Amino acid sequence: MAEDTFTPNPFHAMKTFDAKHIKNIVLLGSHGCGKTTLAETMLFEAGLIQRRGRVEDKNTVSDYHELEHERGSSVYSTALHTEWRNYKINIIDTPGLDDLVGETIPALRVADTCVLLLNAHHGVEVGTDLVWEHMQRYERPVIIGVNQLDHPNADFDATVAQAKEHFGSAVTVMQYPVDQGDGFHRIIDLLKMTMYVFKDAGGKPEKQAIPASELEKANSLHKDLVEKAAENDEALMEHYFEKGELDEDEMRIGLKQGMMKRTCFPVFCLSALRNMGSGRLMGFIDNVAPSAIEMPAEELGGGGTLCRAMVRQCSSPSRP
Ligand SMILES: Nc1nc2c(ncn2[C@@H]2O[C@H](COP(=O)(O)OP(=O)(O)OP(=O)(O)O)[C@@H](O)[C@H]2O)c(=O)[nH]1
Ligand SMILES: [Mg+2]
Repeated sequence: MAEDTFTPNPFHAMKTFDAKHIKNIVLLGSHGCGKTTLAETMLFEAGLIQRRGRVEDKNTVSDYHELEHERGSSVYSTALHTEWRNYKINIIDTPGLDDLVGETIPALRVADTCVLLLNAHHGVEVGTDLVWEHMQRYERPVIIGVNQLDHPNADFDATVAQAKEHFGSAVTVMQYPVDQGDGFHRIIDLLKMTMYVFKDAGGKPEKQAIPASELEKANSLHKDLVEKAAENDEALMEHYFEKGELDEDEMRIGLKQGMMKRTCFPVFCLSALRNMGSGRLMGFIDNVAPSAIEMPAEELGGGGTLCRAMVRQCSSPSRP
């Protein structure tokens, strides 16, 4: 081929990932809870885009359609991808408006894990319940993200209490905010027993020891989390009874099993707008959320089964 006619194929430079290192998630939740903003933040944090767009500025990667610009909200499900550490995370950003809930169904079909976002100042909304009904049909693992913790009326505890009321005892606190509202910048992580402290612009937090004033609460919630991880596996439960504790890796094993059995819906803290919390969420998706090959085979309508990894390959190509 003559040099001047050569057009490099960008796909040649693409990294390849084995199925274990590909995670397929779908962002779900009520209208305006922050799904598109979170998707944009995840792409930015991973370095796929150099500047974060805003829904209001009509320049997010996900809400690219003219109709979405006109309406100022998502109208279609959009497939995106990002990379975090050695994993590829395929993301489907769905619209939250009640009359567009049909858009979530094909997304639920191909995703392996649902990330259900709750708005920390509205709690569980009618739109959340509507999407939850659809999620029930597909029985996927669920991660809950409590977003907008920077909002003046944010109330994490009330939001989690409502989530437990609506979705049951599987709702499990993995993180809690030390401060919320305008001053939100510290999150205590109960798996790592670390406090993440964010600067004004968000991004990568500093890790600090849990302050003495929070230790009693953090220890008690950590114990609940360990018990939740242990209850899914006899060997882990025995180990827990012997040692009175599980290490981080053991907890990850138990939490993964809990997610797959849907006895555990881990809850994360987020401010998508201020870029706080998305890195830790992506790390958890990498290390704990199941990949397509770990998920049970799909039952087919006419009988037989289909491997989940094959369902994934049939999904639409990622943007950007
Ligand atoms: N304060 C605050 N505002 C946020 C946050 N995340 C999103 N928003 C704002 O909430 C509004 C809706 O955000 P979107 O990202 O479009 O929400 P969505 O869930 O994608 O909405 P639909 O596509 O309509 O379902 C926008 O004005 C965002 O700037 C957050 O963490 N904190
Ligand atoms: Mg949206």
